[in-house]
Amino acid sequence: TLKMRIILLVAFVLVSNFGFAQNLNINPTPQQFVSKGTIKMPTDFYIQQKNIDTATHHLLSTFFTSNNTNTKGFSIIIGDVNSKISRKLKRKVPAKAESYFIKSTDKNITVIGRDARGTYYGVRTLLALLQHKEIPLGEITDYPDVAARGTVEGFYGTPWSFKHRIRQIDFYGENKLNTYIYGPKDDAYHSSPNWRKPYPENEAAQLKKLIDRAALNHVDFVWAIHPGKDIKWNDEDRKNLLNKFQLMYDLGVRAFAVFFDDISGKGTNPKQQASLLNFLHTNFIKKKKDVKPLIMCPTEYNKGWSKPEGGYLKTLGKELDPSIRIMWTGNTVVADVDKETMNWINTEINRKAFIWWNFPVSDYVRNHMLLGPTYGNGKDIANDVSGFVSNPMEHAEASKIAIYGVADYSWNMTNYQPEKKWLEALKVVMPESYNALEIFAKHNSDLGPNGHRYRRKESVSFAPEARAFLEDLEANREIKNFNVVQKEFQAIVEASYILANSTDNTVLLDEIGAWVAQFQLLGQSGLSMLNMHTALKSENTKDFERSYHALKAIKTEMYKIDREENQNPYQPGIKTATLVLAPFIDKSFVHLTNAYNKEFGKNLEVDANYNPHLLFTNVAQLRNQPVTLRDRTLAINPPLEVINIAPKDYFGFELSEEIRVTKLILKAESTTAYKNLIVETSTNGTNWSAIKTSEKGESLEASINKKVKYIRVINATSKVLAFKINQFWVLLK
Ligand code: 14T
Repeated sequence: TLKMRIILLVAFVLVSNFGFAQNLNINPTPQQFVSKGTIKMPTDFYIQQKNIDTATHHLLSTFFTSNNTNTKGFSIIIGDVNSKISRKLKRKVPAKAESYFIKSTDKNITVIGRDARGTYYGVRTLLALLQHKEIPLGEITDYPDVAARGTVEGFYGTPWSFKHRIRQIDFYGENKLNTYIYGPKDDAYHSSPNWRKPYPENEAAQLKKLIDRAALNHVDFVWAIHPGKDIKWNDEDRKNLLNKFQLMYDLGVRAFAVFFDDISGKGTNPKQQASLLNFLHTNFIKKKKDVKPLIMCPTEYNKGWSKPEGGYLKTLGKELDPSIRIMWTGNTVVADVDKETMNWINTEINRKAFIWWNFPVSDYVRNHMLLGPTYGNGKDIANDVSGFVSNPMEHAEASKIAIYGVADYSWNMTNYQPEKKWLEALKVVMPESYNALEIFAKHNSDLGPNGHRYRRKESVSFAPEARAFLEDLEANREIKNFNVVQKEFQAIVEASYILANSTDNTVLLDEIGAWVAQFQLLGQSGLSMLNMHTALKSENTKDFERSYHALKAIKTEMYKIDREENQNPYQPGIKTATLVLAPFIDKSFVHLTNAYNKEFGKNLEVDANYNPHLLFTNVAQLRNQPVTLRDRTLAINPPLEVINIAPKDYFGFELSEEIRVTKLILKAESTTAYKNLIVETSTNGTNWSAIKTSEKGESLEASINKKVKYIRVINATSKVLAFKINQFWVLLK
C-alpha cells in the first residue's frame, strides 16, 4: 500500500541520515540533512562562483587548483541568495543569519548562503563532503543556534603567542566559530594605564596580521579594552577611548568590547559605564556603519557578586542601548549555565546575556591540565543567549579539545553529545596519536579543589575499578580485577611514551609535555604498587622491598618535576590524575606497606604525603581556598579577587598540632593595609598573643620562632580593609 511505502521511505531516510552523520566528520553537526546515496568522487571539478567574498575565494583555492578544475569537470555552483541560482533552491536557504543550503545530485552540487558568512560555511561543509572516496547525495540545511560563538582570551597569565593565535583563528574558521574576543589580562595596552596609548609599532603589526587572518576565516576579531581601573568619567577619557578605538579600527578591527570586570572604586559606577558605552555606540559604532554592536563585561558579571540592592545590573539593563550586549559568567565566576540562570539574568538586563563561560580556563589551578569533554551547560538555552564564548587555558593548543565541543554546542545545541565530540576533538588535534591522547586526557580533566569549587569528572570508566580493587584489598580478599587495573597502568605508561615521541602535533606536545612525563611516572608507580601486592601474596620480601623502593623513587622523581616545571607564583608545579588515579595508588601503597610491616615485623616508612594543616578564617571569600604544603612552607593559594576583610575578620592556619613556626609573610597588591593588620598566634584558638611585624619591601613580615597551633592575620581596625592577596604563607620548623 501507499502508506506502507511512505513508512518504509521515512524509515530509509532516517536510517541513512544516521549513517551519513556518523561517517562525515563535520563539526559542528549540521542541523538537517537528508541523504540519498552516494556517487564516486569525481577527479575534475567545474567551479561556478556566483557571488563570493575574499575569504570564501581563498578557502576554495585551498582545495580546487588548476590540477583538479576544468570546464568539463563535475559542476559545483556556489553563491548566495542574491546570486543567479535556481529560485527553487534559493528558497530552501533558512531565513537566518549565517545559514546555508547544499544540494548534491549526481549532476552537480549547489551551495547557497544566506549571507557572505553563510556561503563561507557552506563551502566549509562542501570541502568536508569532498574529503571521502564518495560524495554523499542529498540536501543539507544548516544554520547556527547561537549568534556569536567562540572564545574570549580573557585569562590571567602568559597571553597566547602570535603563532598560537594564528592556529586558533584557523581552527575557529574550520569549526564555524565566528568570534574571538581579544582581552588578555596581561596585555598592557588593553588595560590601565596604557589603554590610552597606541600599541608599539611591532605589536600593532602583529595584531594587524591576526585581524587579517580572522577576516580570512570569517571570525570577528573583537578587540576589548579594560579601562575601569583608572578611568576618569570626563571628556578627556572619552576622547582617549574614541582615539584608541580609531587606532584599532585603522588596524582593521570591526568589533569592540569594553570590560569592567575585576575593578573597584569609581570605575564600577553603572550609570557612568552605561553613559560611556552609549557615547561610544553613538559616536563610533553607528558612525562607522561597518562595525558590530558593542559587547560589554559588567563589573557584577555573575550572580554571586551581584548586589540587587545596589541596582547595578538593572541600571545597565535600563540605560544601555538595546544593541549593546552584556556578558555573564553564570551563578558564580566559574559556572555552567542553564535555563534558570538565563531567566534570571535576562530579566535583570532586559536582553539576552552574552555568556562568558569560564572553561577550560585554568588560571586559578595552573598546575592542572583540563582536557576533558565540554559539558554541563543546558541544551535548551539557545534562544536565551546572544553569544557563547569560552575562556580557555593559557595552553592554546590543548584548549582546542574543549573549544571543538563549544563549536558544536553553540551551533547545534539540542543535538550536542559531549563524549562523541570529545573523541572527535582528540582525533582532530592528534590525527595519529589520538588513542594515546585519549588515555592521557581522560585522566587529566579535573581541576582539584579550588576556590571557585568548579570540578570536572575524571577517570570515569576507571573509577569503579579503583573502588573495587581497594575494597578487595582492604577486605584482604582476592583482587578480582587485578588484570584490568594492570592493563590500565600499562596503557598509561605506553600512551605516555607514544605521546612524548609523537610528531603529529608538536605544538600540543610542547604544552602538555611536563604533564605527560608526570603521567608516565604515575603509571609506572601504579605498576610497582601492583608488584608489591603480588610479592606480598607470595611472601617474596625481596621483590616487595624492591617495588616498594622503586615506588618511592618514582615519587621522588615526580616531586622533582613538580618543583622544576611550570613554576608560576600561583599554583606552581605539575599535577596529574589527581581525582582518581593518584589517590588510588597512594591508598593502595599505604595499605600494602602497613600489611607488609605487620606480617614481616618490618618498619618501612608509610608516607602519605598529604597536608594535615587547615585554613583558619572567618572570611567567606576565602573559605574554599586550598592550602598547600611544599617542603616546610604552608601557603594559601592566592585568589584572584579583592578580599574584603571586615573588622575582626581574620585569615591564617590551624596546624595539625603545636608546631614551631619561624616566619609569616603577607604580600598584598597594595601595602596600605599593612599598618591595620595584626599577626597573632595561639595554642588553643581562644587566647591570642600579638607578634611584632615589619614591612620589608612589598611584604609584611613577622619573625616568630614559637610553638603554636593557630596563626592568623586580623583586621584590628573598625573599617573594612580591601586588598588582593598575592602571597600568604608561614614557614614551619
Ligand atoms: F570578566 C569575567 F567575566 C571573568 O570571568 N573575569 C576573570 C577572568 O579573566 C578569569 O580568567 C576567570 C577565571 O579565573 O575569572 C575572572 O577572574 C577573576 C575571578 C575572580 F574570582 C577575577 C577576579 C576574581 F575575583
